[in-house]
Amino acid sequence: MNLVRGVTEVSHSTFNLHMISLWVCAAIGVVVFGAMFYSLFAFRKSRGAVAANFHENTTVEVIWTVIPFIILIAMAFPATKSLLTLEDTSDPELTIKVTGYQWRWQYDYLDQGVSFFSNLAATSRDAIKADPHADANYLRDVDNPLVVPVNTRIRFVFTSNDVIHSWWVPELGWKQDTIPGFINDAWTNIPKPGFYRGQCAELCGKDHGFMPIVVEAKTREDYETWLTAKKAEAEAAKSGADREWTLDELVERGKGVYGTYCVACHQANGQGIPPAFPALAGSAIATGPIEGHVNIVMHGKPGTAMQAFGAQLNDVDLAAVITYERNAFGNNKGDLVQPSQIKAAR
Ligand code: HEC
Ligand SMILES: [Cu+2]
Repeated sequence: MNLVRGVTEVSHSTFNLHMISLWVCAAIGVVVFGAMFYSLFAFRKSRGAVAANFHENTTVEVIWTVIPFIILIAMAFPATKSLLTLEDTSDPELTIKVTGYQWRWQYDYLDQGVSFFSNLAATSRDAIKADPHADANYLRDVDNPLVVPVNTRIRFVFTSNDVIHSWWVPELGWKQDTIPGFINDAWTNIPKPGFYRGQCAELCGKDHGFMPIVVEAKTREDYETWLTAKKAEAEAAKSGADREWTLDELVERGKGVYGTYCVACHQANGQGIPPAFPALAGSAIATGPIEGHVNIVMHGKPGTAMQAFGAQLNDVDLAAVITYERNAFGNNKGDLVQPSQIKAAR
């Protein structure tokens, strides 16, 4: 029924402003409507009331101009103070870049060398069927939450890779648009550990409802542990890009990538949903020369729903998903693409 009070100082001050304005409006409403209904009742025609006949009463006009003026000024002071605090993104201890993609978020921990995508982690159909209420966070979970330390001044910078998105976690007290070619910013300082959920609040476009946000606030120590593990993961991925992979390894990994990034359009069985989304099973491109196949996955097909995955996937994941497509769905080409080939094609 009401605005969320939230967990941060900014969200509390926004909430308080909202409540003060609400009560001021309510009080004005009571006074104005009270006077009106009393007049209608007490001075009705059937009681013989005769209307006063005056115009341009200066005293009355001064009173009904000065009172609202004072009320507005009184409300503008705390509102401006809150806005200034909200907009002041100076002196951050940590800066995180948030990039909107169709239909996922990318988080870059600037200065830490850590970067990852956060995808919708859909609850399986079987789990929902077994118990529709089992999962309170149905369609609101992600594979990689945005992990942040508590009691830290965090600055976010926002941009987008494709269309306008809007990053919104109600409990942080603000919402920020991510716009291609522009940088917006905002800040937060979360006082207590926990999960804070939100979603893309952009209206125009088909799947913004399927790019949830999960912020996991951890204690400083837990955050450091997480960061170290993430850095090690990034190192491992880098060295993975230089070695030779076997067909089985690539297919195995590619299956996971396909399930996250491609399955919505091309379907689990590779049959697609023609004519909008072509089948990959038996596709001339997916079973044709490797260069053509790599090219469409990396660069997409402008003007169609097939996006350029070169920016979103690393060399290993691209090599894996392409290899998977060439060997799954009965394509059985038996050939593979090495991460080093992807690197060379960039
Ligand atoms: C949002 C929908 C969508 C997603 C997600 C998607 N594709 Fe596509 N894909 C398309 C469309 C549409 C085409 C047809 C483009 C055209 O008109 O040539 C296509 C074409 C292709 C083709 C060429 C097939 C052919 O025979 O024309 C390949 C290969 C392909 N996609 C691979 C992938 C891979 C790999 C992924 C995941 C990393 C992926 N796609 C994700 C929509 C999608
Ligand atoms: Cu969006």
